[in-house]
Order: sequence, then C-alpha cells, then structure tokens
Amino acid sequence: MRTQVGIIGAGPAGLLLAHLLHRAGIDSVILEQKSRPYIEGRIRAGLLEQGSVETLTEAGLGERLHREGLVHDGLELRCDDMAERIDLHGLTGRRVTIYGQQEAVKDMVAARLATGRPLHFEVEDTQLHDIATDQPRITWTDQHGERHELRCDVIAGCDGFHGPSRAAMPAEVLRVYERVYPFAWLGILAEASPVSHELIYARHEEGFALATMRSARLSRLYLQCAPDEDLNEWPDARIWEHLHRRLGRVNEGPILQKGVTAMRSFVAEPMRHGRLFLAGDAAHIVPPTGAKGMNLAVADVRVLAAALADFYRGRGTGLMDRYSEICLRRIWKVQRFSWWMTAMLHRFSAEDAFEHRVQTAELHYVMQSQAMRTALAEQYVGLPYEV
Ligand code: FAS
Ligand code: PHB
Repeated sequence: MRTQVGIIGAGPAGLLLAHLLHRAGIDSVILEQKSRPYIEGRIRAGLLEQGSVETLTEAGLGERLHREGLVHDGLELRCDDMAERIDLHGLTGRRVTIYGQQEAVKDMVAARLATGRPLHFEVEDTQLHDIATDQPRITWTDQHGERHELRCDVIAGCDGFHGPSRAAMPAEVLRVYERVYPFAWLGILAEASPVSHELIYARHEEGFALATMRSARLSRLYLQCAPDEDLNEWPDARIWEHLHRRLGRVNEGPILQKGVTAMRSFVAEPMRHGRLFLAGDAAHIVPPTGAKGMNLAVADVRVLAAALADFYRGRGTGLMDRYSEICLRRIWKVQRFSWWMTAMLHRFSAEDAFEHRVQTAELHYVMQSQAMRTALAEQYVGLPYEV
C-alpha cells in the first residue's frame, strides 16, 4: 500500500491533519488503534480557543460547532470568598467556545469517511520504519490478524502520549522536559444544568475545583484530588459534597461519567526526525488548567499541513525544516501559562505555608490588576498563530 502521508492516530491532531491535507490535494492514510465508537465517546477536552474555532470553520468543519457550541465572553476566578470575572472579550476582543472534543472528533471522522480515503480502526502492533530515509514505512496488523505495510513520503505521529511515534525517535536525538504534579483532577459529566453560564475556576483551602459545561443541561465539573485517587473511594454523594464546598452550591444530577486525569507538563524536542513529524500529545502534554491540550494540537497541525503543502507544491522544505522550531515557540509559551494557572489555583503540599500564601497573593493580584487580567485573558483566548 502507498500514500503520500501516513498518519498514526485518529485524535484531533491526526483527523484534522488528514482533513487539511485532503483539502490541499494531498493523500493520506490514518491508522487508529481504537474503534470508532471508542474515539467518538472519549470524554476529554471541552474548550476551544477562537483560533481553533476559526481553523475548523475555514476547513469546512464548523457547521455543528457553530450550531451547538457555547460561545463565552468571560470566565470567573474565585479565591475562598473573593470572586472576579475576567472579561475575555472586553480585554482582548476574542472569545472561547465550549464544544466537547468528542463532538469535534465525530465531525472530523464523518468528514474523513465522506472523502472515501482510508481511516483504519482497531489496528494493532503499529510500527514505524526507515524514518531517517525519504521512504519511511508503517506496518501494522488489522482486526483479522493480517499484517500490512504502508509506504509513504512522510509519517505524522499523531498517536498521543502513549503512542509509538515519539518512541521511534532515536534516543540520542530526543530531549524530554517533564514535570509531574502532586495531584490529579477527578472529573464528572452530570445531567445537571450548569451553575453559571461561564466557567468558574476556584482556589479553595481544600483544593482546586472547576465548573464548566457541555450544554444547558450537561455540567462538566472537576475537583483536585490525589494523583493516585481510587474512584471507588468517591461515591457520587462525596463528589457532590466536595464540589459544593469548593464552588458554593452547584446543581446536582445523575453522573453520566467520572474519571481521574493525571496532571503533567511534558515536552519532547525536536518534533521532527527525518520524515517523522510529531504533532499534538505525541510531542507535548499540558495540565488541563489552561484548557490548552487540544488547542495546541490544532496549532501544530496548522504548521504541519502548511509545511507539507509547500513540499508537495514544489515550494521546498523550508517550512518542514522549521516545523519543530515554530511549534515549540508556541508550545513553551502555552506550557508556561498552563503551569502558571495550575500553580496559582491548586493546593500543593499542605506543609508549605509560605508557598500557599504566595500563591494566594498571586491570585488576588491577578483578580485586582487590569494588567494581569489582560495577560491572563490574551493567553486564555489563544496567542496569535505564526502560520
Ligand atoms: P489523542 O491522545 O487525542 O489521540 C491520539 C490517538 O492515537 C488516539 O485515538 C489513540 O487511540 C491513537 N493511538 C495511540 N497509539 C496508537 C497506535 N499504536 N496505533 C494507532 N493509533 C494509536 N485537554 C484539555 O484541554 N482539557 C481537558 O479537560 C482535557 N482532559 C483530558 C483527559 C484525559 C484523560 C486525557 C488523556 C487528555 C485530556 N486533555 C484535555 C488533553 C486532550 O484533549 C489532548 O490534548 C488531545 O486529545 C490531543 O489530541 P491528539 O494529539 O490527537 O492526541
Ligand atoms: C472542559 O470544559 O472540559 C475544560 C474547560 C477548561 C479547562 C479544562 C477543561 O481548563
């Protein structure tokens, strides 16, 4: 089997890349280890920067997003008994949109299938070969146990944090930067109307909590918990009790899904080796406090799609050669923002009283300073794209 671009992973990065390449007349094959229902049911991110919304809209993927997405002009910060609204639109002229990642995945899977181009689900034992040559290959086993080989010009490693692409980079080439946080998020999806029409980020003595949503009848709520939290220790009543304590009253309802998300900051450099290009979580992970994970994947893919379009249109490899440098400039600014939001809003070790007071003072300063509110707002709505 042969194509121009072999894409490993059908998450937001892989699906959007395939779509942008198809619109540029570039052929690709997507290989995904999970089933279609699995990836379309995976509850993850929920907040899109204005740039992500514009990217999906310009690519013809915005119809349901504009119909069902919830556009937000602001968010609320809370610190114990203080509250301050951050007027995102007033401060930056830009907005954010709540639209579940799984909804965007459904839209992009449907668009991919409508092209008739290959999207293979439930593949196993995906392996990358000859990535340092101009004829890289991918091999895999299909659902029937048959082995396949895909020859291509370029491999896009869009296979997330645990995929094989980053691992295919030579160890002597790869530099990894990581910080693992001493806490996690316990997240629920509940059939309950959101307590506010905008997001609430709360720093509380007992820990962080976030009230967000998916629709007028679906609340998405998170609370800080231990990194090794056992969900069996968290019956619904205990979850609601902690959310009420940290967020003030919230509306209760049947909990449809609950899970624990680990918190880490992670960057792998470079994001390219030979004809292998990493995009999205395969190259970086941010703590979800800044709502940046999926948005960073979109930003990487914009650059990669433009670089491959240049390559196939005979405009040379300049953008391909600068891919990693361009993406990393944004990635490290977003890593810093996500780390800053996480450090300011979460309770770290209970023993360090100095750190606790400095963090509280920082959050109070942000809530009371127009300059700091503007700095938070312009990063939250999304920094300008280079490409
Ligand atoms: P993804 O991980 O989404 O997609 C990678 C794909 O590759 C997956 O479908 C996987 O099955 C596939 N794959 C892996 N190995 C493979 C192999 N060997 N062969 C073939 N396919 C393979 N971000 C936020 O902004 N807010 C949040 O609240 C938030 N919550 C999250 C909760 C969890 C549990 C996780 C894991 C992440 C969360 N994120 C959140 C981050 C998340 O949204 C990612 O940033 C986003 O999914 C990145 O998209 P991709 O890079 O496409 O990676
Ligand atoms: C979400 O809606 O899932 C969400 C929103 C903002 C965040 C994290 C998650 O910072």
